[in-house]
Amino acid sequence: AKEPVRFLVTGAAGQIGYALVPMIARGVILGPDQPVILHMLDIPPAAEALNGVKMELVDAAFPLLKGVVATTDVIEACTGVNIAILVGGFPRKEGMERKDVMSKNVSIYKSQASALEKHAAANCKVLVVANPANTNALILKEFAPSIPEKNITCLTRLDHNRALGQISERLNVQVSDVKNVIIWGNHSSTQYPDVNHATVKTPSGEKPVRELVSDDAWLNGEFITTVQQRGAAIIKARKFSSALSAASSACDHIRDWVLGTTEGTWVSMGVYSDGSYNVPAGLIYSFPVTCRNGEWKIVQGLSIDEFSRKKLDLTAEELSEEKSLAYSCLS
Ligand code: NAX
Repeated sequence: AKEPVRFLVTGAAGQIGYALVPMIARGVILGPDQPVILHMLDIPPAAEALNGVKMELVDAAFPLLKGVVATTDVIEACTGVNIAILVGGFPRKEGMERKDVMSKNVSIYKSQASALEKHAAANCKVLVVANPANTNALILKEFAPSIPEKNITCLTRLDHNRALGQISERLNVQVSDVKNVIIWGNHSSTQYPDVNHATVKTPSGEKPVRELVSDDAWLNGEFITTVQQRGAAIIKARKFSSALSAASSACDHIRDWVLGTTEGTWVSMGVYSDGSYNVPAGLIYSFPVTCRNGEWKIVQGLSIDEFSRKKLDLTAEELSEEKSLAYSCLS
């Protein structure tokens, strides 16, 4: 029998946590023959709710679930974990300044960075979901210098999946036949959903999305804004922010990272920039990546037209500003 893999989910008493933990316990990420142990962290005001989630995990009698740690102690939560999905954070409330929200999250991510660095399993993989996701991941990287930068990522797979979904709806094709969209940059409304290299599987072979959707005005306009604004549209409709789609996309992110992407297919991940595509090095920026043997690699050599270049730069500028804001919170 395989040794259990330990998953940490922070903010586990929240909305995304409630959708995510049963997916993990069912083996959605690593498959039906991989036992798991769940570590769930939340803050003291949510301790009772967190315990309720633990009770439900027991009640669901998941065969793969070999243990549950539900705690408000960050060290206990981080000890021995192989995969950390960081969903907990401080939300922006009405009337709050950006700097105040940033400052709260900087202090949360700083303390979780040192707990993970000291107590997680060697080679622990980290996925930051909580907003501002890219910058929270950057802070984590800065304050966990012994965790290799290749092990620290943030979630833009939800945006990637949203882009696949929009193309599939527009062309009335299966979403599984659409691939190789790209989300560039920040998980925010400046992100750039790029279809220039995306294709659709058709009975007569793979065809570029640009050829099948001949409406350039839609691809360069409404498609982009729909993906960028989808989070707000969900809030408007549901009165709560996206949760099941965020949880499912987090599972996709980890599964592809650990088990690898399919030949000929890439996905979007927020990763530490090495300067590829002239994106400033030292930002956590979403790129197209392929994964193999548990490591991601930025897809190289894609052509970037002038329209795209501006959008790649714009979202990089926003991330540089967020980075400065985060650093100003440290002093
Ligand atoms: P909720 O407010 O429902 O849950 C957040 C949970 O985190 C709460 O239970 C809270 O008590 C807990 N928490 C707060 N501080 C903590 C700390 N220091 N340690 C541990 N837990 C802590 O929010 P939810 O809807 O679940 O969203 C969670 C985060 O995901 C938010 O930051 C949200 O903005 C972000 N999102 C990111 C997405 C992405 O694609 N990257 C998409 C979905 C989502 O909007």
